[in-house]
Amino acid sequence: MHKPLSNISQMGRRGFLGLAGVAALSDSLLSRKRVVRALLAKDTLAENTGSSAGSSRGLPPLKITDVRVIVTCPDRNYVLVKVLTSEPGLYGVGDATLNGRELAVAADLEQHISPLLVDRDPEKIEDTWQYLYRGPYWRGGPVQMTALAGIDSALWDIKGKRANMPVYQLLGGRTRAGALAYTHASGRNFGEVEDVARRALERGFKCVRAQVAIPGLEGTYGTPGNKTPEAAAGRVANMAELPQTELFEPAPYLRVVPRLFEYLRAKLGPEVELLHDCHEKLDPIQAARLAHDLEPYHLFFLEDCLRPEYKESFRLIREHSTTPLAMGELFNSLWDCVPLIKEQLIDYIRCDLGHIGGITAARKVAALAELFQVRTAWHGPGDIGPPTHAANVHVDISIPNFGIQEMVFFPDVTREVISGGPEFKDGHMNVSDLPGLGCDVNEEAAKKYPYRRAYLPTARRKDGSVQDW
Ligand code: KDG
Ligand code: MG
Repeated sequence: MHKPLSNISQMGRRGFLGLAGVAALSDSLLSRKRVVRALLAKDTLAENTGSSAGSSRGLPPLKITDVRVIVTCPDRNYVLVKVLTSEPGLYGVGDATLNGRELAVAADLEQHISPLLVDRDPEKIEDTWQYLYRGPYWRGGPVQMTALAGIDSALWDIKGKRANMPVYQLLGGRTRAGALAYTHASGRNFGEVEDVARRALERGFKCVRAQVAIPGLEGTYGTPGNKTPEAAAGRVANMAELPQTELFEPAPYLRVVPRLFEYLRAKLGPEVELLHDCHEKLDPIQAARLAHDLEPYHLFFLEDCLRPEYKESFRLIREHSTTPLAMGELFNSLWDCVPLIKEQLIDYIRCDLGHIGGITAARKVAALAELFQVRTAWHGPGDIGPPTHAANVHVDISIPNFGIQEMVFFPDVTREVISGGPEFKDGHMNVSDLPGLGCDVNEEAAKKYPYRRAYLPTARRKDGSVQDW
């Protein structure tokens, strides 16, 4: 372990650089100059946090030797991270996919982050998180936080593999047998939503998120527009080279959605848990009206009513309704979660582990939420890769205040590239007891599916003005 360079740090950077300029004058200055170079070139003081003897006693110290970034499109675009270590065969896999901005994250990882990681100790997950978050001075934002999440997952994967334990064990061990899951039921009309929901219930789901096309609007988030639900599965093949524009008007939406849930309750009975995603489309008073109008149908939660900037406005919704509220898939800072949780303005925090900084960040969000009786509902769509879904479930089954987990089934072509990940049974998700996160990436298979530019749709109002999608 290096001795602390307290004399150097006390001098301050400017004085120290000046000293370096005249360092040739004496031996002692020369040796200091060498230290200066080391400090300027690398995060050498990191070693002052102590050397890890290895997560299992008797293992030699470990170093990161390479960070590989794999951009691939097996059905849709994914950015995967493989962190290699000095122990032969030991590597970690993470997911750093940001839908529609994949190459920005890949460039951040390749050009800016990976040079910082080579030679570091991969066991120091928290230190690496802090270094990558606060170190660049420019902190946060979806690109940077997605890149950080990819590295974080890979480091937890390494730690688990080294300890020969699944990650949930490292997080404190099981608190539940499995993670209650919900799936999506979308349709062009109420009957079609009901059919898709029934199929989900037959498959074992207890909880269904329902979205329906709004007559007169061409496409509404989460609905198939005029395609069959199967044809509109949202894959890259269905996406345009440039964004498609959908139409949204709040008035018909606010009229139709409560009628959908009245219909589904009548048809499906009181037991099934129903959810709905507003996808950040509404203004506060509209959201309050919708939450109020949905009260008779007892939703499990109403998701992401408001744009992520408007946390204060959740108070207005609360004043008007007892419909449980969930929020957070667009958050990319831990601090976004704080006001909503500590004022109990929501019931479920649903950050995306892949966009908020990985398991290291999620543990903190979950712990804060626990103190205020808020439960978790991590984002789990198809446009984040299986390693993030695995991370979701490792956290879900090891915290006390888990609520529900959104899930998707990945097609075979995705699983050819990324194997492992959570499994679904009897309405719940679970992870295997494989060491680490339990996912792997086949780099050869990934090469068969090169990146294809794809955008999420955008939305506008009838008068042509921009609308949140
Ligand atoms: O890329 C955007 C999707 O992740 C998002 O639209 C999915 O809102 C979503 C959800 O709840 O799954
Ligand atoms: Mg959503």
